[in-house]
Amino acid sequence: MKIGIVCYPTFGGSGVVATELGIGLANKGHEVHFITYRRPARLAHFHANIFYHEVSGEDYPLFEYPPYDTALASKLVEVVNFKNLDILHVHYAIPHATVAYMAKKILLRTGRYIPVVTTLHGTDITLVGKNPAFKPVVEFAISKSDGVTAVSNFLKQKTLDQFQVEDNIEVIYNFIDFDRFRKLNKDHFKKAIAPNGERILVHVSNFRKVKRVEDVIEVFKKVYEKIPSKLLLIGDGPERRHAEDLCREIGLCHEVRFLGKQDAVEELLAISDLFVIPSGNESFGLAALEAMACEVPVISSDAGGLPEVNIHGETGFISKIGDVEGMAKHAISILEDEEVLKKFRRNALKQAERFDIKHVLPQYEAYYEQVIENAGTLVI
Ligand code: GMT
Repeated sequence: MKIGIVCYPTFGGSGVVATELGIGLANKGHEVHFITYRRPARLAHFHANIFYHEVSGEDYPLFEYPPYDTALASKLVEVVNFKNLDILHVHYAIPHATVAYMAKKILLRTGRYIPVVTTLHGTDITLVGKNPAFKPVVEFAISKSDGVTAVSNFLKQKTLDQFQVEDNIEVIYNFIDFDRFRKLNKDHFKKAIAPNGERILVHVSNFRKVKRVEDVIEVFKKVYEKIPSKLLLIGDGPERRHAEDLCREIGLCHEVRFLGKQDAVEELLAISDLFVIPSGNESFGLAALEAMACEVPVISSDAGGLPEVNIHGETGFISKIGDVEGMAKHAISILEDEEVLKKFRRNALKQAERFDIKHVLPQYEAYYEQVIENAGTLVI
């Protein structure tokens, strides 16, 4: 198949999933065209089946906001026509589903029907999408997609509850590539970060409010009072400043390392003992799955789709959003006993294997085929 992928090229979850999916499809012989404003962060190497089309709009003094949507729609029309694509797969509804609809209508004028699959990732539904500033357009664009997938049952249900759309959303979970995410031997890193054998807690996110990074620090503080430990904070975003201030306030700066954005997250997960993800909102929690693939148990909140990934009492523990006391208690119960930690590590890996890219890729391929077969039956 010739597949066009539209996504945010950043380190965010939707961009990561879109890029890894594209690479996986290319490895299976499909021709994949990424269409976005920057080379996706995880698209680091040359691949014979992968093409990248950069969207660059015209800047003009009249524009306070350069019209990216228009530039993207024009690019989609161009790439679909000249590369003869079979399908467009857009990740994160805003604005990609709307723009794909526009491109589809434009292409129809010349009798070309391009089927569009929209993958809903999270805040495009739970936060931004339901905002009245976007809702009517998001609802319309979802209902005009030829196929819609959601990354968890939770997100599917949320979409059906919040929007008037048909109940034909396919759940296809986030996935993991074990060629990359597995427990590597990085003992020299461990020695550098925890020279006295301290436990290592880790958190990876885009440091947005929804991630509740301050809860991570509060949990760490309580663990640290009982067990010698270190905290690694990976990623960057608007809440980082606040998080650093909090560490200073509680006098734990020397035990917390802010590592910023990291390309090789798996190398840091390899030396970690516990992953903390206390989000207030999380449709799936890809970062938790990546940790589990590296045999790191998870302390999470019960937000959104997290309980579909992290199994309470098996791969880690789940507490109510904001229950830092409970999270710390659970964390200590895993970290204080080597045998318990080993058991949770094994379980985490076993659960992560359910989400192996090898099982999930064929689900996307089958879904594309189904959508292409039904193309043109939707009234647009
Ligand atoms: O919404 C975000 O925080 C970023 C978002 C994205 O689209 O980049 O992440 C979402 O998509 C990921 C991949 O499907 C999911 O694993 C994350 O759980 C989800 N984030 C939220 O729902 C907050």
